[in-house]
Amino acid sequence: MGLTLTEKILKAHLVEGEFVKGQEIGIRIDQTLTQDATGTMAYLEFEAMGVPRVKTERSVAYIDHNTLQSGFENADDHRFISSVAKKHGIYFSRPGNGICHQVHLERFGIPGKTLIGSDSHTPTGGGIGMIAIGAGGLDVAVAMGGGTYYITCPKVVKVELKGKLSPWVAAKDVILEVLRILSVKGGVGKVIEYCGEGVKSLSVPERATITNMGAELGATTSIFPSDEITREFLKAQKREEVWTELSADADAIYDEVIEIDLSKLVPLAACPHSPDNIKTAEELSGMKIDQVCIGSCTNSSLLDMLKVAHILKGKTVHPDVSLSIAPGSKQVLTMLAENGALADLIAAGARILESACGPCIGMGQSPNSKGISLRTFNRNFEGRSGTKDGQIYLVSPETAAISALTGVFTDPRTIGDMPEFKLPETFLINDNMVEPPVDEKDMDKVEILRGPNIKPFPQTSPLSETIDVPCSLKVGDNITTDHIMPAGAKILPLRSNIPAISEHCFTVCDKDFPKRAKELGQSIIVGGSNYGQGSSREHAALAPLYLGVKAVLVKSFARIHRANLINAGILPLTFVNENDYDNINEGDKLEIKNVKADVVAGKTTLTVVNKTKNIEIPVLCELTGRTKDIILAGGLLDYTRESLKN
Ligand code: MIC
Ligand code: SF4
Repeated sequence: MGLTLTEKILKAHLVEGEFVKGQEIGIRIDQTLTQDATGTMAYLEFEAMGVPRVKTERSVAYIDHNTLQSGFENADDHRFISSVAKKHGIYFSRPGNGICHQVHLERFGIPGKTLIGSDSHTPTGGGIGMIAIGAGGLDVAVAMGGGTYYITCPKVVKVELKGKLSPWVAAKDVILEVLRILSVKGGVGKVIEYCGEGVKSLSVPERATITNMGAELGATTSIFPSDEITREFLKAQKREEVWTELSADADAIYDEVIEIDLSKLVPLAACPHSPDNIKTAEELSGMKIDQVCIGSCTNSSLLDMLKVAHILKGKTVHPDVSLSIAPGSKQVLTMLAENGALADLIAAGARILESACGPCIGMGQSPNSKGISLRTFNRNFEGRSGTKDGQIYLVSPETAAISALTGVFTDPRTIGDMPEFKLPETFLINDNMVEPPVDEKDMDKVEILRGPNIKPFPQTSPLSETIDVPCSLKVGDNITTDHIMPAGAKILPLRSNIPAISEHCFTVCDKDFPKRAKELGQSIIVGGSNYGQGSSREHAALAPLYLGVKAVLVKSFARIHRANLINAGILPLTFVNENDYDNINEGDKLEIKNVKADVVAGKTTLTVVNKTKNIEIPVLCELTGRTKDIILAGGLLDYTRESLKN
């Protein structure tokens, strides 16, 4: 029986477990990446493990998120990360060098390798045939130390692409179509593998747009084959030697098959406030808009920017619209400068931002009140832009650029003839903003630079005999990590300071939550389905840990967040009967008797007694041998420390 590409790469990296779908497997990790918003915590954890040098083939620390330096905090964190990287064998991509996923694809990614990153959009690497997975910082720290990374052995979905995109229809429209079909929870437990004739018509940056935003499906990752087009891209990056041809066997068996005829696709948009709330550009056309933001790890490649420059050339941005553009990397920005396209962008009135995440994570450019903002990004969760009532639409660069000129939502097919946009035969290579680490023999000479904003990891404790605590918060379906632990320019600088950042935990849903949770001392959070979707930020688990949350009981979890809860020693529970969600209210007193003994005994169904309502609620506590031991120890750090002792 033939193998899928996913199975081929995962099997080649399998170090623990049996390759049975739905069961936990351990894989060897070849490469890691971190960014600055999750990186400080990840490197504090790495230091706590006491491993002197990273054991991966390549680990890179990027600075791209916290780039507004409106106080000392971000600059201090950057210096900390830079010094840790230098000492422990990690390459350091300096601020200004670009967005982690864009730069990693350009300069470091290798087909067939495994990559984990402390950022949920790490699957961008799937655009060149990597198994690239987003993870919590602690999992990345363990992988840097040579430890195994654990995932649920995924199902594999085949997306068979046919035909070729019509003029002005973009790769972004392909992933928006997949989101329309599968929804933001349709990818949980699955890898999305792209195959078929249509693959050949997509360049690497286009493939990377699709795998990047596959994160919004909740998927483990997404992957394209590594073919001639991949080889051309790597050759143009002067890295042809790392190329290998990779594809699924012709007779590979998939768990699900979706067919998409590229020639039938039309420009699409994800409407507020969810990436799967899809409408066609035609349906939305004519709607007045206030802002356009072009960039982010989804759509900031040279190809995207050249299309935008072509549309804007010789024109002026509509007087009622603010247009910002952040090219994805120093390579992209320099090439735009050299070929004159940057001048076209500036002349049209675009506000050029540095090569970083910027507005995508609320680092500036928040829209006006109730402002309608078209963005080429991947997430439009409520409040993420920094304006609570901002209305964010996710679109292709083509739709964004033409709408910036007209001042209303515009279908890009109205532009007229589309020229052929080609990638250059060689990209401009200059890695001078990537600092290599010092040699191992010199590592003791490197001083770690710690600013006053860096506070230690929160206190953990082993699982208690019984959990007897109230419900401090009840939330609904599709709660994102942006609800649990908001980001933005004001809160992101506190990422290294859990006590301070905890003051903002869940304040999007309930501004009194942090105070209430602290007063209660210990508590349980209750939620709906797909709880914790979105980012990989472990702060969405560490802040609740700091606020005394012992367990989270929901209808279902998003993958990375569930792993982060376990790593933080918080018990993840799901309702056996979803209707029991209605049997708990905020403030109810809940008890899970003998929880420790039951977890030790491997019981997977526990009973939560709602003492206020006098009801017994069966809940699932699905822990494997390893995750069980982590929960018992009080989290992954304690577990790792104990395992190192033995
Ligand atoms: C995001 O897009 O939400 C982020 C900011 O890149 C996060 C990481 C973080 O919260 O630091 C992600 O996607 O994992
Ligand atoms: Fe940065 Fe936005 Fe990409 Fe997250 S999604 S890595 S914030 S550009």
